[in-house]
Amino acid sequence: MSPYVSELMAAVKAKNPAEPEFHQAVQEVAESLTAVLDQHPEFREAKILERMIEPERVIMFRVPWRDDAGTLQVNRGFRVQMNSAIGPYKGGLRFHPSVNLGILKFLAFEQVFKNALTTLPMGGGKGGADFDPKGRTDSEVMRFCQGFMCELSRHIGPDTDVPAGDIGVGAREIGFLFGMYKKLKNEFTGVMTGKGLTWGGSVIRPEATGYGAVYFASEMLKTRKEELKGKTCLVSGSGNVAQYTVQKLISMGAKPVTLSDSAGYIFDTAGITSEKLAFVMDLKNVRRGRISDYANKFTGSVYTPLDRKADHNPLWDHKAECAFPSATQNEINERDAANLLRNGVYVVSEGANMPSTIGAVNQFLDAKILFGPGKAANAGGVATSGLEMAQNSMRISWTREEVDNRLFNIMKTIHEVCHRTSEKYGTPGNYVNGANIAGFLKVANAMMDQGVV
Ligand code: NDP
Ligand code: 2IT
Repeated sequence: MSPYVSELMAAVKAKNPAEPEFHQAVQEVAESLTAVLDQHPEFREAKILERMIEPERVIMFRVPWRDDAGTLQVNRGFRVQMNSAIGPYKGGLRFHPSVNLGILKFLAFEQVFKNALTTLPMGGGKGGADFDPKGRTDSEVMRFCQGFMCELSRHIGPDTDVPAGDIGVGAREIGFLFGMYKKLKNEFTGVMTGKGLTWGGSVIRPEATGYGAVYFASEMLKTRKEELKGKTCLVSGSGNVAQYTVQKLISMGAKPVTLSDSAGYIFDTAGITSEKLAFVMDLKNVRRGRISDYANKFTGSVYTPLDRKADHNPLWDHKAECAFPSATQNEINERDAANLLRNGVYVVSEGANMPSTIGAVNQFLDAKILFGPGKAANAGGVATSGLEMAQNSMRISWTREEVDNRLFNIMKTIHEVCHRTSEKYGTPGNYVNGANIAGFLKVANAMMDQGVV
């Protein structure tokens, strides 16, 4: 670590104690920026990075609501409005019991760089609540969403801050949140993305993050004159990102063999087919069941429960060429990374946000595999949210083909920019440096232009 980074990190830790995920996200970016900051003393003088790690605004609020039994429940809601230098705050909402300020600050910080890479005018934000939708009825989820939006509606708007989904927030929750916003404001605006297709949503938005992560992997492979066809792929998670990652992998002729949820994972040596994926989509999106059901349904597949005390995740210990972590942060630790490399994995495209620990990332970089960090590889979701905002502003809807082409071209451009930037700054093939530097430069230059605000 350079003296500048260690000094910065000491200050970040002192000022933001008990936020380890935020420290991790800042450290990874700061380590990439040494060369840029050396070449641009004006950024240091203007304290650009120091300003970027301080949210422009944090809103934290009480969400009281009644469950079906009539018992009063109290949750904590948040919106972290991190940076608006290049556009309105944009980023998802996460409903999960693990949600706290540090996790949302890490996500909002990552979002700033990711959104800058998309080529679209979006600043960065993230929000959510420690509410757990699991096991709740639709009417409980609706009452929670309505209570949450009663407060959030004061702080967002189509030109101010445009939330979307993330873990635990999908089509159902976006509907309830949008409905309450519309009622409170008496305005039908594009204040959220991921909306239903009959009320302002964009085609391909549900698919976009997973499709984008696969397009990114395919672009990385092209640099070695290879393709995804025929490759065995490990995928974690079984939610929005994992489902559409598997769908696109199948359509490109690759063979996805794993899926997981917070209780365990399945390994299907024959490969997950379109029919099996349809079962998973119904299981997860309609019946809201557990991935263990997959192994009950399809002979030849094996379910392994997750052992939270174990020092590694056996999902990452199978022979494969590619890995698409698509569940949550820090799901690949150093031991998992070593297992992946030993098993022959040489493409990692992060569908999730920060799924690899710093130690795991360093192993991938040292091994010089094709490693696409989340802020580049999973940017297709928010990019398509940007396309939804554009369609809402114009009051038109593009076709599937139009939106998918735009998504593909955005992912191709992000790949090119990260690749080119990594070369320009002396670390060719290091997409971590490429993404961090390219994202930083766009936001930093905008902040310089706009003065001390
Ligand atoms: P979903 O809620 O649809 O699915 C999340 C999946 O990950 C579920 O299978 C869930 O299992 C599993 N999971 C969640 N938390 C944990 C945990 N602590 N340990 C183990 N498994 C866990 O979310 P998404 O698919 O939307 O999000 C997945 C990842 O992708 C997140 O990191 C998110 O930030 C990122 N992302 C999402 C985008 C989007 O457009 N949705 C865009 C870019 C990134 P279970 O059902 O048991 O909870
Ligand atoms: O992490 C992410 O990029 C998302 N959850 C999507 C954000 C968005 O605004 O579409």
